[in-house]
Order: sequence, then structure tokens, then C-alpha cells
Amino acid sequence: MIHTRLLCLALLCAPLAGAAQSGPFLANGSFEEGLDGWSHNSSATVASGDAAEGTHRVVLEASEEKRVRLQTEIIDLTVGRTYLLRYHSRRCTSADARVVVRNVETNRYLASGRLSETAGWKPRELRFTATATSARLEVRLAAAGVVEVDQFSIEAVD
Ligand SMILES: [Ca+2]
Repeated sequence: MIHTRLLCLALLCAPLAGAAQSGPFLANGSFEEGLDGWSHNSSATVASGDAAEGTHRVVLEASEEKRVRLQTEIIDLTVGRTYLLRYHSRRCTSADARVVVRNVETNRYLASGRLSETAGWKPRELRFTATATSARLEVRLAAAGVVEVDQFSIEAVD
């Protein structure tokens, strides 16, 4: 009898757990599929080995004349809900380098974070509250230099 009840509970709970919003909210955040799902200009390249996660990482390089932006869409957000963006970066030599989460319609920043100058991979976290059901994640170099990035992920925190 007890076993039957537990089984019924498990069957009832399983669909609810599956319906919980769990992301991944962005595609190919670790660049294991190259730059699929990301748009970029010519100075974004995928490199193999020594990645923060998996096999691949991305190297961005900006010159004095040419800024660099790598971007992807964050999807399936719930307006008003708070999210945590995690990413890894290293070897940043640009004086103006940022990770930005932007509302595309209003053009406003929802969050902005630094890129790491350390030789080893450094994890960072950015919190943002969704103001639309999608947003844009950008990695921007607005001054000459390079940076390596990998392992972007997003989870809901409330
Ligand atoms: Ca990777």
C-alpha cells in the first residue's frame, strides 16, 4: 500500500519537475560546437585545447582600428525573474573589455562584468533581472588587445 502511494507521488511529481524552467537559456555556451549560435566579426576564432570546459575556447582580438564583439541570444527568460550568468575568461590585455547582458529593444544594460587578466581561467558571475523574454549576451573589446573566453552558462536563481 505504501509502495503504491509512493509510486503515485513519484509519477505525479515527475512531470512537474520536468516543467520547471531550467534552461539552458543559451546555446553552445562552451563553444564545443565552434561558433554555432554566436555571431561575431572576423577577429573571433575557436581554439582547441587548454579550455576552461571541454575542448574548445574562443580567442578575441581587437586592433586599434577594429573593435570586436561576439554575441548570442539569451532565450526563454521570464520577465522579473533573476538569473545568474557564469563565464570564464583569461589573458585579457584590452583596457576596455566587458561581458554585457543587454535588452535589445531598449538597448539598456541589464548587467556588465569584467574579463580577467590572469594567466589561468577565472570564473565570474553576473546577476541580472529579465526585462523581456530574451536578451543579448555580448563579449566586447572596445580597445586593442586580446582575451580568451569559455563556459558561459545561465541559471534562474529565484
Ligand atoms: Ca569549452
